[in-house]
Amino acid sequence: MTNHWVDIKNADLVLVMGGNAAEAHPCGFKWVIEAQTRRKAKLVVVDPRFTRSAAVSDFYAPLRSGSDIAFLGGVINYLLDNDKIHHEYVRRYTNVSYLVREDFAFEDGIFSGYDAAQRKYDRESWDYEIGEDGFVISDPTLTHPRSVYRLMKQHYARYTPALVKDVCGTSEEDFITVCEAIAATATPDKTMTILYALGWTQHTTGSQTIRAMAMIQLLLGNMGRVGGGINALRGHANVQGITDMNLITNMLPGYLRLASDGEQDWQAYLDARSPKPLRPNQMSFWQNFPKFRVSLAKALYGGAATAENNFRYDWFPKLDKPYDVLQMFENMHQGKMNGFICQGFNPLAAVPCVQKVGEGLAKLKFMVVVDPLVTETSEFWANYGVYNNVEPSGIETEVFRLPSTCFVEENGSFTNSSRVLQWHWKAADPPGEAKSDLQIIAGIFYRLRRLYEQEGGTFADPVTNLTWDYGQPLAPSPEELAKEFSGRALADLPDPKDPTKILVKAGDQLAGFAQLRDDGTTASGNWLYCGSWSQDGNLMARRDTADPSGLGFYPQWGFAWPANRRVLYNRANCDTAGKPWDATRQTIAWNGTRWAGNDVPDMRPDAAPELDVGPFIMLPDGVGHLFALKGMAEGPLPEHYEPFETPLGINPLHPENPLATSNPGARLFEYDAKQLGSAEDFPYVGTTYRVTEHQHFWTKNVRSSAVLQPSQFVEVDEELAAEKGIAAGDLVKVTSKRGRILAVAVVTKRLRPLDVHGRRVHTVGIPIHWGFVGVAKPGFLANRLTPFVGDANSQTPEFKAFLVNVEKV
Ligand SMILES: Nc1nc2c(c(=O)[nH]1)N[C@H]1C(S)=C(S)[C@@H](COP(=O)(O)OP(=O)(O)OC[C@H]3O[C@@H](n4cnc5c(=O)[nH]c(N)nc54)[C@H](O)[C@@H]3O)O[C@H]1N2
Ligand SMILES: Nc1nc2c(c(=O)[nH]1)N[C@H]1C(S)=C(S)[C@@H](COP(=O)(O)OP(=O)(O)OC[C@H]3O[C@@H](n4cnc5c(=O)[nH]c(N)nc54)[C@H](O)[C@@H]3O)O[C@H]1N2
Ligand SMILES: [Mo]
Repeated sequence: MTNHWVDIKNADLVLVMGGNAAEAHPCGFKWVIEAQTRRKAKLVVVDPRFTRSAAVSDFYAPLRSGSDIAFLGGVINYLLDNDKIHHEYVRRYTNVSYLVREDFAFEDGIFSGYDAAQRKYDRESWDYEIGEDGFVISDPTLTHPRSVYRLMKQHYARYTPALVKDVCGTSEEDFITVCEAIAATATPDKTMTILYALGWTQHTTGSQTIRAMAMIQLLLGNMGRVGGGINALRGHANVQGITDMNLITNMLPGYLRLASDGEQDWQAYLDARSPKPLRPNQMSFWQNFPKFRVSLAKALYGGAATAENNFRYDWFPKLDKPYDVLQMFENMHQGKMNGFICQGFNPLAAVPCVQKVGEGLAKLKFMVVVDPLVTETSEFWANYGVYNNVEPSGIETEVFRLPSTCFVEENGSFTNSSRVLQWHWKAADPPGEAKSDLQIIAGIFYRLRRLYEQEGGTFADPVTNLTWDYGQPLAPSPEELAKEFSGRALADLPDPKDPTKILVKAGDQLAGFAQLRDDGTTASGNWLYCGSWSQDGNLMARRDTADPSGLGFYPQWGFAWPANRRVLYNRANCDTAGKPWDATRQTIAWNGTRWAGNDVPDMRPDAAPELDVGPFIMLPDGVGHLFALKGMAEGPLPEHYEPFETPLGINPLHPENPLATSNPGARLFEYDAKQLGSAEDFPYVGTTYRVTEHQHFWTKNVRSSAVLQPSQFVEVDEELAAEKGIAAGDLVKVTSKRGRILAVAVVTKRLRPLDVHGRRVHTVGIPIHWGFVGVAKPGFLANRLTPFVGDANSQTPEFKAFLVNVEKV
């Protein structure tokens, strides 16, 4: 979230699109109700299903799953056509007037630089025109044909209400009603918040859908504003924390991008990640990259990392390609992996295409499952007739189960969607032989290191030299780790303004990331968390309910990254002179000498408005990107592409160009390309989701949850049910090209058929929570049905739109 949970109460319009917050985030949803009741805010829900969120909305519009870019592209077109944009904001705080390179092009669904054989773009031309002074060239008149404004306007002129109806199946009347509600927040005194989750991310076009909404929020002047922003409602209680720690292969903690194979030179690696400002006076925040990166190396390798050895750059992995979850299971399926440590993860249930995952697990020599529970994954070897090429008796994978504690049985921190770190305290002793995840990881590391020390091995240095100075090496405490991530001074740190003074004494905890140095005198495991455990102690444990502004910032509750800031980009809540757009909802303001107010400024505190430092300081040009430059895999302007399994067979925007049917930048493995079905055999859109009564695949172990939602059901609309002779309660078989499940039919008005591009499209709704372990009725994993293909940028699987058939059994 750029904003935070409580801030939802400050919105004039709450748009829930690409998520079902009432069902999946019922506690946080109270802030939507606050906004509705106290502020008379409106709630608009756009979802293929009439959900529990829709049930309390002021307006609901349906759309076909996987068509949101067409819808949002239509909104952009509407805002531009009807001049519903926040003019000063857009001119000064976005790249609307910048010129794009001459060789940039877009033709029949494909941007310049496409290599069809590799399914990849060379993004070179997706860039600005740069002047001789090294700064970007702009045209404040917005008339230049290559200004971002003209390119954007031309791109979205195609997205008319008629096109939205044709692609999304939403009536023009409903679409215009949503547009009008959104457009009403273009004035400086109104803001809209958008709450989304998997309905947007779990598509091969997920990242671009979110970008399209970011463009809308910029056009409306809603970024950096109280009651505004782009708000991803995260999943597990601590999934924001896991993202910040970057337990993925292409990032280091704090979103520090890892080196690629070609980047063997330390200085060149640093330079590539600390871009120079593209406008006069601009600060480009990532120029601090070396401070964060060196401090991380010091946290990991202490005295062994010095300036002379480039802080052991050679010990850090370099990537030949990203190893996301899909790539990992592809490798496993190809038999390229021997072992797999599976901690707090139930991939057989959670990853698409159970058959492929099961066949992959069967090719391992060993698997270690670290979990408090028995899971489908730990029992995969039973093969309940799913992996066609594998006989249970032929599976030789040795499975070790290490029972772990659950978060309530240990101290630690949670980072919620608001970026707020909150400390939690152990509530119960773990049962039986369970050990904490920390003890298990430490135990594995400690023994591995001993083996390396005793026997040597390939590239042992990064393991044998890792700093491990915890009180009990086999059981580091959560407190020790939290302090290490926050960071400390390794030498006396002189005050940069007055070198005769010492700012921080050697050994002291740092107050925040501004104190980090690139010379090896500071250590911090994650710059974003720097200051969360300062000399004042554990700020994550703060529980002060003071809220001086009345806007719900609660500055002394926990610790929000970065720097305890509650609203990101908050400089943009003021006009160019530094005066808040809306005095009743103010984050910070220019007081004549400094930026100050209710929140921690997202700006150099003494940067006077006259300097015209852009509010988006994480970007080298300091402005919000309507044109995304090279950041996105499939193009700098979001374009509608069909799901990889499309009910239409073509992209209505580019019917003649098969390259542009589905996302041309998405990766598709050879094996899975053969596992895609077509509408002739599988005529209905399948979509998977959650219900409030279960948490994924674990609460089926809990009797009360199992009683509330005992077994797999699927939802079908009344028209389809009549056509297929399906009555409520009937057992039905749902099949996709990859597999089948049996389920109880729920016949409902909440799903309705939509007329899309000359076809009647029915959606079959498939909740995901059941499997073959636990106390709920044994059944089939929903992911027997889903395709193994992901978003071009995040590789999030396309769980929300695929093709199925449904028949009465
Ligand atoms: N009770 C409970 N709460 C949970 C969880 C749980 O398992 N149980 N899981 C947690 C986790 S890890 C996560 S990630 C979150 C997920 O939170 P959500 O994303 O809110 O959950 P889902 O139910 O997967 O899907 C949300 C909605 O997206 C809609 N949708 C599907 N396709 C599209 C589309 O193309 N466009 C639009 N606009 N909408 C679409 C679906 O109809 C569904 O209503 O929930 C968290 N909260
Ligand atoms: N078709 C379809 N598939 C989906 C989704 C969908 O919408 N549709 N949603 C996807 C999403 S968003 C998510 S997040 C995934 C979820 O997928 P997973 O994260 O794999 O599923 P969970 O069941 O939430 O959790 C995995 C395991 O963590 C264990 N666990 C709980 N606490 C601890 C702990 O403290 N330590 C350890 N070691 N283990 C612990 C639980 O017992 C559980 O077995 O599923 C994904 N799969
Ligand atoms: Mo999730």
